[in-house]
Amino acid sequence: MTDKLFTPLTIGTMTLPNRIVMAPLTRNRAAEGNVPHDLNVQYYAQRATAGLIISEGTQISPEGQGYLATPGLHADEQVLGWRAVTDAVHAKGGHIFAQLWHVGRVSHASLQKWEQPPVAPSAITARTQVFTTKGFVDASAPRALETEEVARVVEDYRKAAENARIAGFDGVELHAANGYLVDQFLRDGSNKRHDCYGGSVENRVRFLSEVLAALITVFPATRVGVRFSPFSNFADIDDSNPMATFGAAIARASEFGLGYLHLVEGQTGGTRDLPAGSDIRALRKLFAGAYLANNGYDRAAAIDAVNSGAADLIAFGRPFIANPDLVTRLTQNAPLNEPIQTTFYGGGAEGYTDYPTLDAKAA
Ligand code: 8OZ
Repeated sequence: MTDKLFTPLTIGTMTLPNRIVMAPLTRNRAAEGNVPHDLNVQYYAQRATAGLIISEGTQISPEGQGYLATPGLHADEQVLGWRAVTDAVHAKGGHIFAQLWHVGRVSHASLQKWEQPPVAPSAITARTQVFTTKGFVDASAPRALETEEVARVVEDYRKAAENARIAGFDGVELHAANGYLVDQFLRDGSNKRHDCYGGSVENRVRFLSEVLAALITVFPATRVGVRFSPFSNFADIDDSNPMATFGAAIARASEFGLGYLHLVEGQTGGTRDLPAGSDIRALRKLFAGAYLANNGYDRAAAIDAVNSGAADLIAFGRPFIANPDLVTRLTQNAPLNEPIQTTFYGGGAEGYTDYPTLDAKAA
């Protein structure tokens, strides 16, 4: 029997050739102006045999940036840069979604226009570090968004989706994970608002809901995915009842008829251990579309998860950094290159586009 991981999956009008997804991966290698350039084109094109590529987190606005040299989708040059990426991926038969990212409070004034404080649901500083021209520094104290201002941020998401469409992306993934803006609204540890965006779970889900409603005015709902990390504390995020919060968020996402739900199962980039009382399967059941599972999967676990129906798609992060031909290697059960941590963030071709394929190794 062919393992289902290696078989096609149709979502709406899009047929992915396999269920092996390239996870969104921050690499901090955009050119001046946070513009994707030739090096990035080469990197994504090398990985085009993935069933689906999800781009690295891409800021929707200058305000949405939290780290140096991450690409944007708010300026014309960025759209042009991304067009070269999507063209190269499509020329090789691949599919690529843009991950729409606003970091909220996980930023630094030096990355903001006129050195303004970053924005957040509430003025609570994240005890985490961000990467600036001065290296890693503590995140700045944010200011709370005014109620009337939230619509402007939602509109920034819509415009970025519009730019993603112009740039030739097949769809978009809303980054609602890892302690960034949408996650900050969802969780009661970072959202202490007294208006219609804070307090009850229903109110905390409102921002997510408004953003998703905006995205599906640009792309068909099946071309929109959403990523959550319900049990992760990455970037100092916390919630008193993640099952209730994310149960509501996922049920709402499902009502929009989105193409897929993407969950980080456990700690972002870390352990798959879950706190007591947490239940990924119960959350997955609240969503009608496809389920994309992430975090620490190896070949055997991925094959099992898809064969058993626990997941429809598996997102691989580190393995895709080190193996441009990951799909071939997993299909053939060939050995994998090991990722080199020191070249994950920033730099040039080294540790980015120079990992060998099986063919290159054999030659
Ligand atoms: C690692 C370093 C910087 C950003 C995420 C976008 O966690 C990120 C990220 C990861 O989603």
